[in-house]
Amino acid sequence: MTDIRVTKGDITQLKVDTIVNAANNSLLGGGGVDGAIHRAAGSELLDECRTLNGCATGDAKITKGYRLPAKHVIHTVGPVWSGGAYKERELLASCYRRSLEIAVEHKLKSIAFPNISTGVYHFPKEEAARIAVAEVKQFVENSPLPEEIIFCCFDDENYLLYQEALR
Ligand code: AR6
Repeated sequence: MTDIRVTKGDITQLKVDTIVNAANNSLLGGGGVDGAIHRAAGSELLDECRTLNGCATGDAKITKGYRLPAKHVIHTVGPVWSGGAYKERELLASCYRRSLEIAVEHKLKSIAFPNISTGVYHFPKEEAARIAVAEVKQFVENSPLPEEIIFCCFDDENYLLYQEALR
């Protein structure tokens, strides 16, 4: 059975098969967790990202991890919260599902997610946590991989919300 857990801290420090990046459509870097991942991975990550031709919102693409302790990075693009009438919930769920699908295609055993869209994209945190946990739980019902799924929370509020959502 898949181990699903919550940790608090910096996702760039995690030694897992893949971390997930909350990127933007260009995949060419930005602030927040995206900036932290590119800084820690080094410039070769940006070089590989330039070959990917961007990524649609709700979809994901994989690269190597370069100088990160993680072997790979799955770059996904969350929705910008615009009030909830623009398929934001479906698109956020799709980010988690597509990231997991790509992890399974590459036979990756451990994956760590940040709290996609809850920073500068302003998705309401409590609902984002519920969507993330529901999507991941549904996925693992039908898949033996990944064996370990970590929700890596950076702020106290998300950390508490995920503990609540996973209870
Ligand atoms: N480790 C784990 N989580 C982090 C880290 C870190 N090192 N740093 C920040 N977070 P955000 P978004 C958390 O804004 O809302 C970028 O510019 C943060 O506390 O990084 O999906 C991209 O290029 C928050 O809970 O991503 C896009 O343009 C969560 O990561 C845009 O931001 C997501 O916050 C994407 O916005």
